[in-house]
Amino acid sequence: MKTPIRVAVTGAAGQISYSLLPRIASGAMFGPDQPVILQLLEVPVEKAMKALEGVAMELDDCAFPLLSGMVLTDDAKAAFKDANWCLLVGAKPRGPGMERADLLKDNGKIFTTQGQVIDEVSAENARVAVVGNPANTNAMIAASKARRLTADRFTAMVRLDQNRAQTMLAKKAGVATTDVSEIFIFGNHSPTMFPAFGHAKISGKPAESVITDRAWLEGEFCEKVGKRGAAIIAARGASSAASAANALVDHVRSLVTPGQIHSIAIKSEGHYGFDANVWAGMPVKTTTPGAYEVVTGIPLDDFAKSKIAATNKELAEERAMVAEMLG
Ligand code: NAX
Repeated sequence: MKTPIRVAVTGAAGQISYSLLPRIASGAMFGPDQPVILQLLEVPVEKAMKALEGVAMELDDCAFPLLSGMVLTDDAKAAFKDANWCLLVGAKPRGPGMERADLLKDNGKIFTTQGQVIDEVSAENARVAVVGNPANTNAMIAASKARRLTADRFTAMVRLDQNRAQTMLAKKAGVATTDVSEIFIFGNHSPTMFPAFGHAKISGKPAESVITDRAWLEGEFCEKVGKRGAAIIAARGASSAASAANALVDHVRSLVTPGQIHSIAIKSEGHYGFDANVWAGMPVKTTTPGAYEVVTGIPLDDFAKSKIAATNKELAEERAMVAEMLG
């Protein structure tokens, strides 16, 4: 049996974590021979800590062979201590009448602290994946606080958007989701994101040669992928949880599997026209477990360039709104 790895999860009593934690403990994220110790962080509020206890009781009741231990805490230092992976799911939700700028600043405070603490106490090989919204900008803030861990260790999740786009293309073409490949997400995890259909393949052929309705691809497809989160809320009365947890399993699993090509949000170095230093979704290839390189050379037509410019503008605006928190 391998040595257990330590996986810190924030927002551990929330709805995404409720779907996520059993998947990690069952081996779906790190493989069927990799034991895990879950280090679970919640806010120092009695109701949240009590709910967390309940979640831990259920995990116990699953008798997962790979679950080697659990830490339940409201102390970030205890949660991130020696963590190999830090999954930042917890964030403050947008309240009624709350401006986007206020949400950015409130969450900025959380990710400032967590970035500092992770840098201070996590394992030498620590990797961070941010889910809590606004995910791209939160990852940028956390990374800006790190002195030991390099910026490439901090990623944000756009995999849910990739998975959504994959299924929508498959349904439109009347094929299985496994027949759709190379659909990548560029930009922000927000309705401005761009699912780059021009590069996607369906059964190995260019998607546009199978779905010849360009107006649908540019219009309904892009819009529906971007607004899928809102559609889930309208239908379910609560935001995406099981699919978000599943996407995080995919995000990390792809990042620990060399050769995988997938979409993650990372620090831009100017690829594909994104401003340097915003965290933007783009395709990467995993090189060694946890490390990756950007997939370059994907051709972009004028429509794709205009979509990327729009999502880049939003990321740059978010960056400007939290400028005083960076560094
Ligand atoms: P919930 O409100 O159910 O759970 C969040 C949990 O985080 C709560 O239990 C809360 O007490 C805890 N929390 C808040 N601040 C914390 C802190 N500083 N430290 C530790 N825990 C803290 O939300 P849930 O539905 O689980 O969603 C979590 C986040 O994921 C939200 O920000 C949401 O917007 C975001 N999402 C991101 C997605 C993505 O693709 N990147 C998709 C799904 C989801 O909307």
